[in-house]
Amino acid sequence: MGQMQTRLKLDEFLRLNAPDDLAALTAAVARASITVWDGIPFRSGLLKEVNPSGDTQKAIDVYSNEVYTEALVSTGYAAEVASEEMEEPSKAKGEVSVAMDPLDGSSNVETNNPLGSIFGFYRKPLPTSGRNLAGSLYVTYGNVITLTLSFGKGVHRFVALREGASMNFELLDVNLKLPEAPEVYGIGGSRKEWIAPVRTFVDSLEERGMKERYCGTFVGDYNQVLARGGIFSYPALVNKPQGKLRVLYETAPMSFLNEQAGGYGSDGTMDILDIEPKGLADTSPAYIGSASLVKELERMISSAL
Ligand code: FDP
Repeated sequence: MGQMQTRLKLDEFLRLNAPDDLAALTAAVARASITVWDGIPFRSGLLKEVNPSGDTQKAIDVYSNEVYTEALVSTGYAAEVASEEMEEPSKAKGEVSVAMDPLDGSSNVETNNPLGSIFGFYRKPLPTSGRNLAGSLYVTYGNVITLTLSFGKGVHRFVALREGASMNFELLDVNLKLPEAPEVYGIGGSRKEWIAPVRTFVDSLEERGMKERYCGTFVGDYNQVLARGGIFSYPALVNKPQGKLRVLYETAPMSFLNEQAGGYGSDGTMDILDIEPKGLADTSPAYIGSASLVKELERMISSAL
């Protein structure tokens, strides 16, 4: 019988590799993610007749927003917590500005496709550019719960494992990098709405033997790009030139992490990290993944302008 391997626990990793504030905020997200995940069957309307706490059922996105906001604020390190679920950020007394998408892909609940959560830790008040990110992370609630993070020194992944009555995150992968040869792509919106260069580019991906893999949750779709290499996009649409995804909450944090994995994220003309959003909910087209593919598409978009 092989010996049981001891894996590094998230708390220990954070103690060794993160400044105190980001360590505390990340640990709070990790704990809260288990609460959110536990709540999905009850809060999402899947079990219509069940109401475990006896209180009024809240939509799962409102619930996850509350759980994460409370967890982040209670660390004492958050200056503000902003998300699309709140008109105004929740203000607090710390120094890190947190922008989050507390439940990404909530329209996937009924179909049991993956869901996710995204967090960006900014060193300046919001709204601000992705260049002021000190770290970011995303949670996947799929077959397993994972937490993938970067504090600017590589990308590392943890998995939630049961230990008695609780779940704890333990190290799964260090220094994740996008594979050299890209395999998959996933593009949001519908083909007829995509701007012309995106359509031409996607046709060429098929010709190169890449496979379409699209689950409809940004986190899930990006997560497979990180594992297999390729490109995720919610592109500029003919009637929606600014796309759908929010810069502060979604694309800048993921782009920060993707860059740490050796990739590149563009809005079609520039690095997503250089966008200076004017409002909290500003959107931009997003092309994120393997650097060579994203740069190629960026050139095609620029020459079509
Ligand atoms: P959702 O509206 O379900 O929250 O963030 C928005 C998002 O999901 C992304 O997770 C996803 O990539 C995109 O919308 C999917 O949009 P389409 O259905 O238009 O492809």
